[in-house]
Amino acid sequence: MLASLLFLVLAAAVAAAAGPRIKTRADGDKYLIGVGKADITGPVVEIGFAGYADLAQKGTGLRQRLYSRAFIVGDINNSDDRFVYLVLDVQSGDTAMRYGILEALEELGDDYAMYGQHNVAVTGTHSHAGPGAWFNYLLPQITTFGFDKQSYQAIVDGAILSIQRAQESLQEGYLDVATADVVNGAINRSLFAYLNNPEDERNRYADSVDTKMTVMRFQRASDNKDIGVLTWHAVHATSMLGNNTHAAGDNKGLASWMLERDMSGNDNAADDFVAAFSQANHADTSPNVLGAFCDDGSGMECDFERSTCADGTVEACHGRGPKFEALDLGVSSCYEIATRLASAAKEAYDSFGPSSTPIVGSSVKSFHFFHNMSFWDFTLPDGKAAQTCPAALGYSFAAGTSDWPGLFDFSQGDSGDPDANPLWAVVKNLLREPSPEQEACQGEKPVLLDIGEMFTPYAWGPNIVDIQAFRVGQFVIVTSPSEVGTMAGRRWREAVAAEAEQFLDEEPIVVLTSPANTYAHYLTTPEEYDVQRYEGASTLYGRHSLDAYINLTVSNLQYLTPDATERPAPGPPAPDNRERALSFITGVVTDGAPIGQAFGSVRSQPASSYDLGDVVKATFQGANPRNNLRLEGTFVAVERLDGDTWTQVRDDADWFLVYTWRRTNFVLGYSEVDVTWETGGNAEPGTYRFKYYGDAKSLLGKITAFQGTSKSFELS
Ligand SMILES: *[C@@H]1O[C@H](CO)[C@@H](O)[C@H](O)[C@H]1NC(C)=O
Ligand SMILES: *[C@@H]1O[C@H](CO)[C@@H](O)[C@H](O)[C@H]1NC(C)=O
Ligand SMILES: *[C@@H]1O[C@H](CO)[C@@H](O)[C@H](O)[C@H]1NC(C)=O
Ligand SMILES: *[C@@H]1O[C@H](CO)[C@@H](O)[C@H](O)[C@H]1NC(C)=O
Ligand SMILES: CC(=O)N[C@H]1CO[C@H](CO)[C@@H](O)[C@@H]1O
Repeated sequence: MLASLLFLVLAAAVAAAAGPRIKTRADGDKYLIGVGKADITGPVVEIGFAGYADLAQKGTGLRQRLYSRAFIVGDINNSDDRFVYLVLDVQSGDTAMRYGILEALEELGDDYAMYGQHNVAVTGTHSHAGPGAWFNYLLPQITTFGFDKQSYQAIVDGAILSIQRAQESLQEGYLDVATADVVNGAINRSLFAYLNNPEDERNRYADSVDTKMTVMRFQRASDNKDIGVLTWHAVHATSMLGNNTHAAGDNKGLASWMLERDMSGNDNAADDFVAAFSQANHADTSPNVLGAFCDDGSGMECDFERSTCADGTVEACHGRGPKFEALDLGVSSCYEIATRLASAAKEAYDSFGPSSTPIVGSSVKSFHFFHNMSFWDFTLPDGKAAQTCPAALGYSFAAGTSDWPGLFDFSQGDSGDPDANPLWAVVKNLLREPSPEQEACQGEKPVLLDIGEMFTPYAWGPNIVDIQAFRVGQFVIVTSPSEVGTMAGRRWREAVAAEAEQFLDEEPIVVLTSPANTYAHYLTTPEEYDVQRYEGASTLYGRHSLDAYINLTVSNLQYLTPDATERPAPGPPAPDNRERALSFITGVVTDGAPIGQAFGSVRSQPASSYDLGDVVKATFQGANPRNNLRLEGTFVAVERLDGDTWTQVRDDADWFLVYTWRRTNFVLGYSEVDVTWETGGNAEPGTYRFKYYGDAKSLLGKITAFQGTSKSFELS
């Protein structure tokens, strides 16, 4: 103890003498740590977005590229004891992509042989602003017309590249944890249900959402530089509205970009610092913190119990973000919420050293198994018998939420007009009535979609869920396939902490993330389930879903004990629908350009000068971006003139540089691309020009790259 104190004092003295202040090191035990980041931006046009399940929300461009951020933690003495934690800028982790990632890891050979089912967590930030069509099960495929290989593969390839980068950066280092409150970062969007939880339980908490952000720092031992932070905080990534059609990582992806930019040039941080904003128990939270109002001219708040407006439906009820007046598809509100998230993370980061909790304890452990929730009998903590049910969605599911109303009335059987939705036309006659056992099991929930009893042409929803937890030192990570509500998350974390306390010397720190590994809709407390708002109606496995998840994690926590060497039985594997999934998504037929207009030629030049703060725009003769996703590259760029050379200073990673694609002649395959630069964001005075990078497909299928360059313009 004295020796380590002396060391700290000496280290601080040396650091002070060396100039830039090097923070106190985390002072915990040493682990192997690695971080990596890679591009997962799939097809950003002509593909339905994932999240809002709104048929009309089809991509028309890109605001900010999507990323996979990978964090590896390992035991320095045992290369088998490691885990990989992935944070993807997507709606959720999912079975299809997880199988793809695990297969690709296996193909990477011996260096990656320690990774598998038990220690790879595929988590999503729950962004509602990116391409879909990668889901494993049928129901969430319906609004995107099925499964799209390209969309799926972009996520798998980028996830793997991020893991490889993390693996290549593996080195000895330290971990420590700090927390900060996110001020006005979320509200409870289902307070009516939350209030059905017991009063004495509610009284234990200051708010109806968890405002705390938990931040883990990764610090390499070689020079005490920080290589990344991994954060957990609960807020729906639904700042971008359901009528936004530009792909982006929503508030969490944007917060990552903000913090990573903020860290570049920070003396304490490595050059390739990775910051991830992992999701937590966010299911009943909303970033639309001003509340939900009726956009029907009345200006009234939506009904507290049912979220309806004067016409009795939820269609006009919309949550208001902090900048809702901007009417810009949520862009300004998203920026504001992301700023709140990033500044909380920064506040925690600035407290690292003296007031953070070092991670100590000699091992890294993990477990995973599949579990069949269909009619599973188990015992509640009070000794009573309970059962989970095959997956089913209740009537309130169809209504959607105040973050975006549900537009498809499944009860009328017109979930997507069959003329407009070929997939729905094929599968709608396959809907079945719930079995009597199912109805009895689901209790308070009137079943609308009996997805856990529908297997034609393949499973509509998951009955098999991933049960998984990781531990490093006293830090425990629980992953949930279902989006976990505020109170449900509190109960789950508390139960895990109570069990972990039995075998840990230090007080356990438990975080929970969702939706991970597969998408199993929602998870409420039994009391909230009884209310059957959207979240309760989407709690798939019945009233006892939460207790089942808690039972399954807690009763397998022995696999995380310091001397654990066994793993649980793998359980029945989740069905793999990648090869049998239906798809009515048509590929690119061909690209054309009018006579005299080459691909990449400028249709509309920027003006010659602008004031800082203006929106600068140019239009190019375009081609379909689905011909080449340009992963790790860019569709558009801003170049600055320095002397007589042009340097690229902005690309697709930048929030303020927007790429828009539009078809102008369907038959001949003409299209145009707008490059829009919002210079009020982070631009500086100078001489600039735009570049556009495209790829055109000929009638014979040959794809040829081209580029376009605008005239230069002054920004002052
Ligand atoms: C997007 O939806 C919001 C909420 O309904 C609405 O206020 C806004 O006008 C819509 N924007 C566009 C461009 O349709
Ligand atoms: C690794 O092994 C060394 C030497 O046996 C031991 O001192 C150290 O505590 C171990 N560290 C961990 C994290 O297990
Ligand atoms: C899951 O459990 C149900 C009910 O016991 C059973 O009918 C079904 O075959 C099981 N599914 C798998 C994949 O084991
Ligand atoms: C979980 O349920 C099983 C089966 O009924 C029971 O034996 C066990 O005690 C329960 N575990 C916990 C942690 O509640
Ligand atoms: C019961 C409760 O915690 N209600 C809170 C719900 O959210 C609003 C907006 O943040 C708060 O004002 C309430 O106190």
